[in-house]
Amino acid sequence: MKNQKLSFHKWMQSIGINFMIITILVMACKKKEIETPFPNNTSYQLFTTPLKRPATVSGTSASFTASAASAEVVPGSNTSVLAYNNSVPGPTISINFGQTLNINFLNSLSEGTNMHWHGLDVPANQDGFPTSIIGSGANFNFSFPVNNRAGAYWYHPHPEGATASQAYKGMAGFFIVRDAEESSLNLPSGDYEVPIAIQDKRLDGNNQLIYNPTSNDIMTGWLGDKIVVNGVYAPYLGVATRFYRFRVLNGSNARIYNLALSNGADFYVIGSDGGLLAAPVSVQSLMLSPGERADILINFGSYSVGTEIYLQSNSFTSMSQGNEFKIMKFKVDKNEVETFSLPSSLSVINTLSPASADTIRSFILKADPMGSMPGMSGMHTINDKIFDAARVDEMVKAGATEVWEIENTSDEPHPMHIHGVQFLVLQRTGGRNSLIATENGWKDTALLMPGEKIKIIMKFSSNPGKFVFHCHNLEHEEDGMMLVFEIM
Ligand SMILES: [Cu+2]
Repeated sequence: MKNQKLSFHKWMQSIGINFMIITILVMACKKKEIETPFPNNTSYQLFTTPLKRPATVSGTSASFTASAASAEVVPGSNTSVLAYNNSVPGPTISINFGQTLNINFLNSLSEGTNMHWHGLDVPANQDGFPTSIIGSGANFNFSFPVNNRAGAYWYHPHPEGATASQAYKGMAGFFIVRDAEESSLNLPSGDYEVPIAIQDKRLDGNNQLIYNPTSNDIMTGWLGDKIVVNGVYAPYLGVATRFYRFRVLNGSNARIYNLALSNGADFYVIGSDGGLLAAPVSVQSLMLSPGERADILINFGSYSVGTEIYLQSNSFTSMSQGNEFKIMKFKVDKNEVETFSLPSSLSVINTLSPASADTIRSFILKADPMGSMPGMSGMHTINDKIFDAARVDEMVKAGATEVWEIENTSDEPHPMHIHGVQFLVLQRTGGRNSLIATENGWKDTALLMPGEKIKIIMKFSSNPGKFVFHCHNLEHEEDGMMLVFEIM
């Protein structure tokens, strides 16, 4: 903490701004984080709006239209958003392993966009490479086989320069893959399986989204003071006295959640970005950074009707975030007989041996505030480079097994995401010095807090072409913290 403050101070001195002014600014920023109660409408009661479930698209073909739309982020008022099929979050795609998905996509936005299938192994021309743009008014037919095991994946835009703003304004949705192994576990389903996308927003006095990051916002990433779940600010879910399965997505641009229940109760982590863990892990809190998913079970079976429990984010140490705040409320409202029993084993994780790796690569993450001037990119780098779509930074042999070592030498957290592959985290040194529950399974995004180094292993797809890997703090990504690898 002391070092972080020192380097921040040094930075500010170096650009010649008085330290006291900066201290005041930093304090103002801290104070602004997570305002409650809702400031613009004193009659608005938090946690009184029912949780919304996005519509589900089942089957193997669908039409998606991206367009400007309006959403009730705050009940009773219309917020201008960008949406898929006028829905925030976008429709949940639910599909079986091995099926081929066809999406007829129309871009009715006034700007270019594309779609990235986060966590899925898809051909390069389907993956939403940042410069492969579907222009305003244009169509594109996505078609790819679903080769990933059962899990909660997701989709969002990935155009260079507009990923952060489009995702923030509402363009994101779940992509749920099912398979026979998972079905055999009889996990809570239907009403008892609830996808929840957690995001943070800044709203103006008319409940319109604000998105105008300053260079300080680019350092920290864009942080909102209103936590929305499935597109709605401060909702609640009525629950019965039994187990529920929550497919949790951190769809925020920059905010990390340290998920916990307000009564301190344990919950079970059963899956991660790339599907089920080998066995449930009981935890009292779980860090979830932008882009990551957690499959969790909460047992409401021992509570009496009328009990209220919050899903909250516990405090953690970080320079620009980490306050404790509430996310949503669970209201136990009916007694039901439990039909589910927690299995002791869930799946088999076929590990990869580092000895079998074809290549070992090293990456150093840096955040140098002197690296850019306002309006330019380049504060955030990987191996001292910023994104260049025309440059191939790493060449990967099709089907190769590789070990990547990634080290965060900056003062800020970086959730690192690799396209088109699922990896296993072998080790974390520095900082937290250990793996967390979700890292017992397949990952496509892993958090590096300041000073941390992770070692990951993965077997790349045989789909040839150019893909990206990047920080999923979307302001960092837009700032250039993204490189290109080519599978050949
Ligand atoms: Cu980052």
